[in-house]
Amino acid sequence: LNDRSSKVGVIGVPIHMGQPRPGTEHGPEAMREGGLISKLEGLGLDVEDQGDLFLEKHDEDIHDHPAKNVKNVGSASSQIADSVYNTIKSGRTCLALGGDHSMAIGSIYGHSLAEPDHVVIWVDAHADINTPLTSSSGNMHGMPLSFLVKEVQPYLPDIPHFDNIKPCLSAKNIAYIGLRDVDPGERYIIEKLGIHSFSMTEVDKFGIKDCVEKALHAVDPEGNKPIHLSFDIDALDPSLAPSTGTPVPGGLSIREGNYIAEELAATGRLTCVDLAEVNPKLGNDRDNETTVRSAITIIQHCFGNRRQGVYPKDYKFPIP
Ligand code: B3U
Ligand code: MN
Ligand code: MN
Repeated sequence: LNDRSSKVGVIGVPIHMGQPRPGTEHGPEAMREGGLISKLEGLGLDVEDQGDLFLEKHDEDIHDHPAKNVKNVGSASSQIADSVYNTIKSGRTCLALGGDHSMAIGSIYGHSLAEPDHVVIWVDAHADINTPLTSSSGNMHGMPLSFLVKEVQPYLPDIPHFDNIKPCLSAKNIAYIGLRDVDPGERYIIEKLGIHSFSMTEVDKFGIKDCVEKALHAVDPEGNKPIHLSFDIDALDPSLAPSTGTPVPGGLSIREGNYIAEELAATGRLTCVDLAEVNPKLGNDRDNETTVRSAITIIQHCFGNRRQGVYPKDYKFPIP
């Protein structure tokens, strides 16, 4: 394990303006209340919980733009980017707790400022690469990758309040796992740019082992680049993550989710993890508990837990 992997910086990103359903702003709090921090400490990690970002709120947003809440999401994105940048620069692995998935605009961009050569594994039911013009919802949580991928820039309209965010990814440095609800314009971009995609069809066909292996090899054939995992909780099957805004049947199992997390952690190069779209305002208490438990187990496996069992660095085996 490199030095960074034993040190984690946790940032709460209480953003909800990337989608219409109130509640994702309580995602970070729900995961903390589920015991996330002490569970990470229990793995022997040095955890610095930086609390939630205080995101600027602009009551007067722009209404004549095909993307909704550009001003709010734009200013939040620069705050998120600064904070992720600082965390990574301080030598910690960054854990960004969402928040809707528009959070990834700032987290991936902030990561790129600290590690310009990074690659992205995007685990999601959705491709989140709509442009404001291909999106039928106008929700920015369905667009983050379109702002970040260099090759998509010619297809974007002007997006006010995003001057601080620069496209920082090449199409070849992204791989999707878990897709099963992809809009026509998104599929067009994926095909046209040759973005590596392991949809649920590939998970079914090849199994999760091959998908993870191929995804890692596709984005980083030499195996030496910093990795950003952007994990949308709706990648999991809705039975495991019911409290989320846009559940799609037929998703990943906990075993598959944990396998992805374990394998990425095992590279020793996981530098930033987003956990997005937990919405405790959706569903009943039991749904919330199920969703938070799933989110926490995925995070634990990103940060060194293994299903074979682990003991912390300072473990003292009891002797009589
Ligand atoms: N692709 C659709 C739906 C969607 C994207 N991300 C989520 N839902 N969570 C859209 O609105 O762009
Ligand atoms: Mn999704
Ligand atoms: Mn998403």
